[in-house]
Amino acid sequence: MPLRFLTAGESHGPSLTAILDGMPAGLSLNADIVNKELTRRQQGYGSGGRMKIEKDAVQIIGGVMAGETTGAPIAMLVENADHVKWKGKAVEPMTSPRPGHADLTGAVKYGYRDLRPALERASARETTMRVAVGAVCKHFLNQFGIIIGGYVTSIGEIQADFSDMPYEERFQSAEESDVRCPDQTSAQKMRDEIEKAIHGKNTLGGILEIVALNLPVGLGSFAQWDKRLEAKLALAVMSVQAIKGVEFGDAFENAKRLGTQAHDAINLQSSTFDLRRSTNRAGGTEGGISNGQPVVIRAAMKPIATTLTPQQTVDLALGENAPTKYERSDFCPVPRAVPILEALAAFVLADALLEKLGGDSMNEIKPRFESLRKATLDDLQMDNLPHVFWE
Ligand code: EPS
Repeated sequence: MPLRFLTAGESHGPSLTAILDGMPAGLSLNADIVNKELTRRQQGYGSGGRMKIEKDAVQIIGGVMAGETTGAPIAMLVENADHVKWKGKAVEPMTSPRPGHADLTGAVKYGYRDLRPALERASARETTMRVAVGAVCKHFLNQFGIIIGGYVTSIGEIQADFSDMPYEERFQSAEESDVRCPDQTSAQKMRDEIEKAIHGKNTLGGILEIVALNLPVGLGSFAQWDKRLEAKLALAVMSVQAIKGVEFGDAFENAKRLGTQAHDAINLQSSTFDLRRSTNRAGGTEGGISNGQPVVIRAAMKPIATTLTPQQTVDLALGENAPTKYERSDFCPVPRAVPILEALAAFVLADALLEKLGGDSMNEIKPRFESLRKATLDDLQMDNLPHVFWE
């Protein structure tokens, strides 16, 4: 893995930090490139009051000199504006774990005397730094024409249909929608559904789709289980708070189809000798390797666990059944999860591209990208002879 990153920081602590290691030298980078993605993460109908308090802005404190990466670890910091309300104050005990949150598992695992340390680190506030890391990775991928975008396909029971819309149009229309749904009629229904949940003192989940365009053939490998591209992407997507399911392409629909209807026929484009597909049921990978088609990832987000309507739990300090207590939270973070999942996908794909190409600087890497093998008859050159594979 040429690229790696770590994040640190609590939701209401002084700041959040990330270190991204392995980015090559010579990539132009500034705070605006990162802040654009941080702002996207803060927008979306169904957010709670915290997003009105925070104005996430990154400080790049390592790895960039004179506006370019140096090849050294890139260190980034975002301050928590909400921290001033917590600093130096005794905080009410929190002893009633929310079902579905990290409160109980965290407290049992780490032996906390109050539930707060669990929720402080488990909080989706941490995704700020993953989006910062992803912004750098996206910017790196853009240098090779690789684009990553996303949108919401359903919220609660409301399912949008925009299957005829090209991907780049979906990305653009989603950005114009506060629920990040490319179809405006469905977007209005989603907004109504979220409003109903807010009035009903409840929360809503949904499904979102992340798509990577213009990827070369050959990222990832079947040679080892942990090199498979969709396995790495699944890990990254499943690592995001409240994501409980993932599929690639038509995975779950394909499970109902016959073999002859589940795959993507290969056709020869006779003028260019290109090998083409007219469908993408596989979602852009075959044998754990990118096949040049869009990589299509679908993720299911559960309704978040902090509900205004109390849920049954146990007060661990009193040792008796009790209702959950409500503190400020999102009602439907699904629209805000789009840039978060894009960021994680960008990290995995940037890592896979660097693994494929090697190199320490953009000047070294760019010509290597141009010389990548393509899915054409010219590049493949089968010798059409019998071989003895084992003596
Ligand atoms: C979160 C609870 C809320 C969300 C938070 C995730 O925070 P607070 O308790 O401060 O209102 O706003 O998300 C963010 C702060 C963010 O930046 O996305 C949780 O419990 O996971």
